[in-house]
Amino acid sequence: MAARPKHLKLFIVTYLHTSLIFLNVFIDATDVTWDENGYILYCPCMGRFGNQVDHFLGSLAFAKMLNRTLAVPPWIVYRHHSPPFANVHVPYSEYFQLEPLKQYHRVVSLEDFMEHLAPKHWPHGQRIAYCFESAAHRSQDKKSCPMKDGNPFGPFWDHIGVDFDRSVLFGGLSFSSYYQPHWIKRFPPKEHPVLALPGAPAQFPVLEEHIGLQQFVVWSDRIVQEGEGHIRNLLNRPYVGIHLRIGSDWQNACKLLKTGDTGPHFMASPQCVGYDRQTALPLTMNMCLPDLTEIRRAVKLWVKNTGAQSVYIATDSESHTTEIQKLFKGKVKVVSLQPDTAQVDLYILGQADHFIGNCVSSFSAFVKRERNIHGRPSSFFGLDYPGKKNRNEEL
Ligand SMILES: Nc1nc2c(ncn2[C@@H]2O[C@H](COP(=O)(O)OP(=O)(O)OP(=O)(O)O)[C@@H](O)[C@H]2O)c(=O)[nH]1
Ligand SMILES: *[C@@H]1O[C@H](CO)[C@@H](O)[C@H](O)[C@H]1NC(C)=O
Repeated sequence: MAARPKHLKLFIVTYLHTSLIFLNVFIDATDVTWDENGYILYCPCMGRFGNQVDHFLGSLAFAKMLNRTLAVPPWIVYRHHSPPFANVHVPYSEYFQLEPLKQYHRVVSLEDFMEHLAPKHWPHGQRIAYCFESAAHRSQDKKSCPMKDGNPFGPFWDHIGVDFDRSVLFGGLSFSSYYQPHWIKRFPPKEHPVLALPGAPAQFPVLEEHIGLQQFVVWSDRIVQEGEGHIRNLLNRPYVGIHLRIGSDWQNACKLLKTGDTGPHFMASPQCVGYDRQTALPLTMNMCLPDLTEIRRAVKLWVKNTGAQSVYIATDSESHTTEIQKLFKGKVKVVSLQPDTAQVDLYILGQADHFIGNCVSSFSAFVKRERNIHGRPSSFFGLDYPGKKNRNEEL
C-alpha cells in the first residue's frame, strides 16, 4: 500500500515533466508553424529609425486588423559615412524582444519566416508582390510593383534573399480600419497567403490610436545592459535627458516652417501640437529648431524643477556640452556619449527623470511614447507643458 502513492507521485512528476518539455517544444514550434490566415511582409523603406518605428506600430495594427501574422522586418540602418559604408539590416531582436509583441498579435521575424516557412509555403516562382496601381505606374512596364527599384528597396530584398515573380495591383483601398472588410474580400488568405508590400502598410506619423502599441516594443537585454551600465557609471539621479535634433538636414527641414510652407502638422509634431487639425497649437521655430538660448532656458528650468544632478545630451550633431555646463557652474554633471548605436541614446533618454525632446522629430517621439507608458514626464523645446494650455494664457 505504502508504495503506491510514491509511484503515483513519481508518475505524476514524470508526466508533468514530459508534458512541460512537450509544451516547450510546442510553443517554440508555433513560431514557425504555417498560419492559414496568411502573412504580411513589408520593407521598412521609408526614413531612418524613428520613421521606421512609427511605421512598424501601424503595420502591427494592420496585421492584426487582417488577422495575418506580421513578418517583422529587420531595421535598416544607413551607414554611408562610416564602415561598412552601406545599409545594414539589423534583426528586430537585436534592439527589442520579439516575445512581448505576441501579447498583442501573432508575429514571426522575417528571418525566421524565410528560413522555416518560405522554402515550403512561399517558394521561388510563387513570390508575388502587392502594391497600389499608382506605385506600379511608375515602373517601366507600368504593371510591376517597384519592389526592388533603387535604395533601400533592392538591398533590402537582396538581403532577405527574395526576387519577385509577378505583381498584383490594387486600388480604391487604404490601410485605414475603414477598409478592413475590403482587404479581407479582395485578398482572402487561401488565394493570397503572403502579402508582400513595397512599404509599410501604415501612415507617418503613427496614428493617435496606435501610439499605445509602443508598450509591446520592449528593449532587448543587450540594450538594457549597455544603457544601464552608462547610467550607473556616468549619471547621478535625478537626471534630465535632452534630445538635440539640430544638424544640417534638420536646419533645412525647419526652414519650411520659417517660410510658411508647412502648418502646425509637420512630421512628428502632432505629438505636441495635438492630432486634431482644428485645435492644433501653433508650431514655433523653437519647437522645430531650438537655438542655444532656448536650449539653455529649457535645460535650466527642468534641472531646477527636478533638482537634477546630471544632464544627458543625445544629439545628431553638436552637443553644446560646454555651454550647458557653464549654466550650472560645475554643480551639475553634463554628459554626452554620442554612441555608435543610436538606440543606446534612446534607452538613456527613456530612463531619465525628465526628458526634453524635439516635437518635430520621430526620434524624440519614440522616447516620448515609451515614457508615457511608464508614467515618466516629458516636455519639448519651445513647449514646457504639452497637453496643457500655455501657462501664460491660464494666468
Ligand atoms: N545617436 C543619435 N542619433 C541621432 C540623434 N538624433 C538623430 N539621430 C540620427 O538621425 C536619425 C533621424 O531620423 P529619424 O530617426 O527618422 O528621426 P527624425 O528626427 O524624425 O528625422 P527624419 O526622419 O530625418 O525626419 C536617427 O535615426 C538617428 O540615426 C541622437 O540624439 N542620437
Ligand atoms: C485569426 O487567425 C487565427 C490563426 O490563424 C485563427 O485561429 C483565428 O480563428 C482567426 N480569427 C478570426 C476572427 O478569423
